[in-house]
Amino acid sequence: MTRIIHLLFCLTFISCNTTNSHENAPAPSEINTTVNNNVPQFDADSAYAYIARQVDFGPRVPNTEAHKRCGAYLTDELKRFGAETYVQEVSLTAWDKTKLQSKNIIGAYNTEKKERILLFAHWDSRPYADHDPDKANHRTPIDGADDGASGVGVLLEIARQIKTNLPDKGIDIIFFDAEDYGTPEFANVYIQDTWCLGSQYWANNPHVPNYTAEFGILLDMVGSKNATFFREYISQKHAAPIVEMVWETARNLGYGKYFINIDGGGITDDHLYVISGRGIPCIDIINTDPETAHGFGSYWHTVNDNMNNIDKKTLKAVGQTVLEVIYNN
Ligand code: AHN
Ligand code: ZN
Repeated sequence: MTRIIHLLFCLTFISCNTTNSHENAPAPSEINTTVNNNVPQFDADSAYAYIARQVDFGPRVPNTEAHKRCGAYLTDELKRFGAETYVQEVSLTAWDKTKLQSKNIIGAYNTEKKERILLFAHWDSRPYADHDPDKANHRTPIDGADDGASGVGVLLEIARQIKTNLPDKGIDIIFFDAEDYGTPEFANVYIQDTWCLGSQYWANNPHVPNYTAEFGILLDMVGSKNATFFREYISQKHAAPIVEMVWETARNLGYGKYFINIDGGGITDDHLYVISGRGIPCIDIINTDPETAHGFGSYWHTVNDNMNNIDKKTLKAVGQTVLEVIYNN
């Protein structure tokens, strides 16, 4: 399965290199400004601070003190921003049989509304820098400034905005745990479904019985400098109109340099389990790089996934686009 997805991923990128998406992006002066003035302004400084705060705890690897403290911090922040919070505590079994004391952290707004939008990201960070060029680092836990903290930071800033300006629809924010404890390269084995353990659990045990939403948006690695978000294959397959709407919104806001209007490969990520387990059409906004062998940024699963790689301009592009979507839908 991974092989197929990975192959598809590479092929898609190779075949896509012939067109330059940047030509499709409108110049800021050409943007059709039928803007809805009720959309709050996303504060990238604030999102950046939430990312730095998570990273300051140390790597958020399940069963560590940093993970425990950060989990408490995230729950408190959602409460502070007026969300009704739920914490699912569960022991999940990793690829190597390690029992991971895990927490899915959920914040809900407008809980009485039937029409809901689900926003999610993973909050744990990977225990292994197994793609680091230096083999000595392969068992070193990563900061996960982009891979983990960035999506959560953007969603915390969105929660802060929602507190003072409630949108019409119901909004659920989920911080999934144990996404990034998947089988390391050095294990040299393939075991199915070892990634995304928190979302797999939630998909079978939602915080609200029969939970559903109109659509879901996953933010994964949304903070790195010059990030590029292609139309991810699984998102496209199960939620094409949502992909179209989000990418068009980004383009209209002048963020076409980040939201590339080209099909990308498929990625095994939390959205896959929310789609298959709950039947909610979901998309994944995830930074990929057609130039690298694995398809992700060169910092991916290395010790360089730290704050030096985080760029407020990228956070703004993603955060403002998502705000626009939730206030104009
Ligand atoms: C795999 O590597 C199979 N999926 C990538 C999902 C992921 C890992 N996102 C962040 N870290
Ligand atoms: Zn990762």
